[in-house]
Amino acid sequence: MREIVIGAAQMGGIQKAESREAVVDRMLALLAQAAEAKCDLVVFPELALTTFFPRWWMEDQDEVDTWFETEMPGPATQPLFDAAKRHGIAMTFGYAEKTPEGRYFNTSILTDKSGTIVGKYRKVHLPGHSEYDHDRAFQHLEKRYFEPGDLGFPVWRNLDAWMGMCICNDRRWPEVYREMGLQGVELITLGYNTPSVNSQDSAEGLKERLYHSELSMTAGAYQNAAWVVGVAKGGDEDGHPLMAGSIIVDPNGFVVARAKTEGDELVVHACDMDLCAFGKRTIFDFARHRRVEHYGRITGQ
Ligand code: CDT
Repeated sequence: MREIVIGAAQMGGIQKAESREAVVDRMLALLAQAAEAKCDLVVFPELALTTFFPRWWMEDQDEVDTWFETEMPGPATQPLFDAAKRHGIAMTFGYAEKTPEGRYFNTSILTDKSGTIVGKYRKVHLPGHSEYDHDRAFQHLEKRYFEPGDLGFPVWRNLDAWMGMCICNDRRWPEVYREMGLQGVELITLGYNTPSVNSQDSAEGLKERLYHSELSMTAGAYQNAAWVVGVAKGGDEDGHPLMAGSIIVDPNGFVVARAKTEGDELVVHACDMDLCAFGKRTIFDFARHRRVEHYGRITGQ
């Protein structure tokens, strides 16, 4: 048995005016709870340090830059790394990254139990649009503020397991899971900020949106015999509701733990990485059963 006690650290809304320091304090409280619960790994949401700023139209690049981190850890996030190391807890969280070359990514990092960054992922599937859209109830400007990730979908050996990451909209694309599945991934972590309403279809309800989120993650888990931990930023952000629905999914596609609230909440489950082995050596033994000669449209070959 290779058990990793995972804490899915859902976060409630972060207001535009909330400082990084105030948000990090909330994350520290969740880490302390995780230490009490003997967690080995804590998973925080996408863009965990700030409000979901891509909903706001900005023309001034200096203003845009205020939402980005130029170093990780930086002064505001160092306490998080110090606490994780003190507790001996690995963690992953999302943030907006500005590189020294002036490139902008929607990024997540993964640490080991000593607080050392062992993995970095940059979001590949950026939803939304890049110009102001008058036809939407609210904006979703990820294509304006970020460029698509340039690191692909790597996996890392961490806590004696193969781990990979993706971010929010990525979870809806089967290729994302399969890219990691082909590398033997056993645990996929992801954070998300999903509005509770569809900006282009007011008839689509919360129930349907939660269902599609869960459907994507449970299918990805089952079809790749891997654990999937999806963690939301939920609740209200300056009048804009985000759906919650954080879940931990086992390698058979069953939800084994889920958030009960839309706020800061730690969802804990002991995840046995050895549960991935059966699916990987039987129905989803990719080397034996895939028929890549028929997948040309997908691979572009
Ligand atoms: N953050 C993020 O990727 N959210 C998207 C919303 C899509 S609506 C433009 C998601 O897929 O949940």
